[in-house]
Amino acid sequence: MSAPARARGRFITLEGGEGAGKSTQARRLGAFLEQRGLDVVMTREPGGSPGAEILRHVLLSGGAAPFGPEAETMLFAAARRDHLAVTILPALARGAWVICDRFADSTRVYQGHAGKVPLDVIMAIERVTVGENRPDLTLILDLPAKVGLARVASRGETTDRFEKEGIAFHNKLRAGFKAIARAEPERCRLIDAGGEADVVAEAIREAVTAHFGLGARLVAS
Ligand code: Z5A
Repeated sequence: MSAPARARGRFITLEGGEGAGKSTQARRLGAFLEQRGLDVVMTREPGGSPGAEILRHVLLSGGAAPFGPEAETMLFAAARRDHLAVTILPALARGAWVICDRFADSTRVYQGHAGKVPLDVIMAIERVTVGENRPDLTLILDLPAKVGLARVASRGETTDRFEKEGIAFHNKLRAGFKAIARAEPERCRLIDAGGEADVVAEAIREAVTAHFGLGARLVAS
């Protein structure tokens, strides 16, 4: 995969711990932008392309864990590279707005900050995998870990490999995402995700319109 020319579209990622409301808010943001006539592509990680969806199953079932944290990280990276090549970059090249539920910051935080892989290794893999194709805007949905876990538990679904981790792991996730927001303020916006979904959605719309200078054209609905 050679480095593409600067894409014409916009690349927005949503990040945060379990139950922060990423999927809910990604859908709302997608609808908001579509209503304004924009070409929107909704996608997620791990997954987002046929090949990466196969790796998603391996990763979230815990099937990759026995190979060790570095190998698991490389599988996330392999899925991301396919996702970029097959889904994200072609969409950006045609001018679409890509909204992605989790991306490389999740690797930094889950496998790095809260996991067992040194951050310099994580960043080296990220440079190879993502290169210049970083998000234009990352919305980091922040709320106490126990609130997010309670939301997930209330769905009554079976838990995956990462949801089974203890509260200390989930507190480290929150701290890791906040550290990224502090370190990269030009790319990241920290969003208080503890309120009602409507309130969070409004904060996200404001962040997106301000970041891209879209002004009244998109704010008025
Ligand atoms: N992972 C990784 O380790 N490394 C990587 O590089 C990548 C990922 C890319 C993917 O899981 C897992 O892979 C993830 C990290 C790891 N860890 N886990 N587990 P996933 O895609 O299956 O799940 P998730 O990304 O963690 O999403 P989630 O737990 O389903 O939560 P969410 O998308 O943030 O929230 P939601 O589905 O929108 O909402 C959760 C519930 O809360 C739901 O019932 C909503 O109706 C409710 N909700 C949403 N918003 C609100 C508000 N504002 N108030 C009250 N209730 C709400």
